[in-house]
Amino acid sequence: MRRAVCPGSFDPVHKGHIEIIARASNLFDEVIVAVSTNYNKKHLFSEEERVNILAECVGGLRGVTVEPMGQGLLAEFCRDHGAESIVKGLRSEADYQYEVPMATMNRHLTGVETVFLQGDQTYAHVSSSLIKEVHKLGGDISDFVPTAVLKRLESQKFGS
Ligand code: COD
Repeated sequence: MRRAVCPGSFDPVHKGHIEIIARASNLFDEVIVAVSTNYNKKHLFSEEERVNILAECVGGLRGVTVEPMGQGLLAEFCRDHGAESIVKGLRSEADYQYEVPMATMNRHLTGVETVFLQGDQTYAHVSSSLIKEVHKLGGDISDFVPTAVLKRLESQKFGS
């Protein structure tokens, strides 16, 4: 049984994330999507909302479950959940430079390995922060987020 964790803050989840989670589910028997929360940061969506949105978007994929991770160490979350690997998506050289020290630290902490998947070029320019900014300023982000996110963003805009 090979189990991996796909971690992120997913605030909000976008199609670049979903593509990586779907590919991870083809490589591993079980994939836990771990929703991280930084309590010093103001997230657009609560942890519960992010977990629910992700469950709606990827819960139907074979072997994929979604769990809140809170603010603890990712390496410890993996150890506690019996996951031997972390799967991360890479968009660019900058992502690689940012991710490698974390991968090395996580391996040092508990021995968990990080597997990098090259993200689909269609979403190479997409990030949660850009999605939020473009949407807030009235731009169309419908090509990059699932309907579940679009609906919630629209209802936030109209305060319902
Ligand atoms: N295409 C492909 N992959 C993408 C794309 C895209 N367009 N956008 C994002 N991704 C990948 C990112 O590379 C990342 O791997 C993942 O998707 C999640 O992205 P985000 O933006 O939702 O998540 P982050 O960067 O906010 O999450 C960071 C973590 C939660 C993974 C990190 O902060 C963490 O490990 N926190 C736990 C605390 C900890 O253990 N700290 C010590 C680390 S050594």
